[in-house]
Amino acid sequence: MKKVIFMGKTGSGKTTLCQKLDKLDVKYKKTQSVDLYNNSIDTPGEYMENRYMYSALNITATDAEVIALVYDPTQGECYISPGFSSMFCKDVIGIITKIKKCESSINVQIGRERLEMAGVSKIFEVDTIEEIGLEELFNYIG
Ligand SMILES: Nc1nc2c(ncn2[C@@H]2O[C@H](COP(=O)(O)OP(=O)(O)OP(=O)(O)O)[C@@H](O)[C@H]2O)c(=O)[nH]1
Ligand SMILES: [Mg+2]
Repeated sequence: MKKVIFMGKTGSGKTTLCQKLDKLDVKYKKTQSVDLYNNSIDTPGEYMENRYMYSALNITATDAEVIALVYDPTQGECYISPGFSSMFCKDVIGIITKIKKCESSINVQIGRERLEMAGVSKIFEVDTIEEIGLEELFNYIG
């Protein structure tokens, strides 16, 4: 399996994806620093929310083969800047989480547009808790 690193705002679902990828029980745990899983690298949302932490994301991504930008469509704000993918010389994909919890498909569409503006190569729509879309995503990473 390719090593994937998840980046995205706090609460967007990065740790939950890490737990699912490693077939662990899903339980809430705030990410305070970079966490290494068997198949992935987890980062705190604050790294994405504060520009001065971009260099930490860049360095942490060195060991990953795929960069995954995680977008939460249930929240209005977006911390994924246009052109963000160009910071990495690697495959950058987008993941929209919580699609079952999201009240309107328009918010998912807005997420797609924001991720496209960031320059991702491919977008996956998932609900990690409801186990929707994970097979396609994990097959791509695997
Ligand atoms: N319904 C639903 N809830 C989700 C989904 N993904 C994550 N959650 C919930 O959202 C909350 C935050 O998820 P985390 O995986 O901890 O978020 P995070 O991106 O790791 O957040 P930080 O560690 O703060 O950066 C948890 O209560 C999860 O159960 C999803 O796809 N659907
Ligand atoms: Mg986390």
